[in-house]
Amino acid sequence: MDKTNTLKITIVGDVAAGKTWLWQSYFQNRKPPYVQTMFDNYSTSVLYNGQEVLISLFEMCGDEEYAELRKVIYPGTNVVILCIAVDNPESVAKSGNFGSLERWSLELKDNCKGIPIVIVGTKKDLRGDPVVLRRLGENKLKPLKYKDIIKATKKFKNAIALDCSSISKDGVQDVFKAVVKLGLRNKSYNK
Ligand SMILES: Nc1nc2c(ncn2[C@@H]2O[C@H](COP(=O)(O)OP(=O)(O)OP(=O)(O)O)[C@@H](O)[C@H]2O)c(=O)[nH]1
Ligand SMILES: [Mg+2]
Repeated sequence: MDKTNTLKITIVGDVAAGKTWLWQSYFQNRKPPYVQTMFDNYSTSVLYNGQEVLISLFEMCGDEEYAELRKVIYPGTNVVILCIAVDNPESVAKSGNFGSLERWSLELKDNCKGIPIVIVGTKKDLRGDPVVLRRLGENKLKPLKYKDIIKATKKFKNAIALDCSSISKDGVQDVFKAVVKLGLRNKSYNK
């Protein structure tokens, strides 16, 4: 098969950011009970503009200590999904607090030069959740808005912002449409 029809998608983000639910809700219609992922690989295919695209998706543990393992997995990636849970505004905290966004920006700069990044604000259904609002409010914080996800793209060279909820599925299809489109475009540029 023509090599342009295969895509390696690498999905990263903080622990419990909603990575597994994002891809499993889309590809398998599943939202499994929470178990931390160390490493997962899933292969499937999608139709894009009438063409079959073979997808190999890699989900990796977001812990800082697993940076070396992620380094081994990044090569060959065509597009990255970076998940940021909207109920975790600390992740985009400015340096000083050194939020994890800063860490992802450095790691992807080192390991995924020129690769498109889709930054996904996950769990968008929690933006109005009273329990989340109370928890964050106690620390004078608010859930991340879509404009905060857009702002996060400024830390990356080649990123776009989307948001979604794996519970309501709102926005999930758009995430994978954009991921496949950007991944294929990147492959054809680099041929
Ligand atoms: N309300 C809401 N909760 C979600 C959503 N996605 C995930 N969650 C919750 O967040 C938990 C963690 O989601 P996962 O998808 O397993 O997160 P992950 O990033 O794969 O976690 P690790 O593999 O441990 O890094 C889930 O068990 C759900 O309770 C969502 O769209 N909305
Ligand atoms: Mg997971």
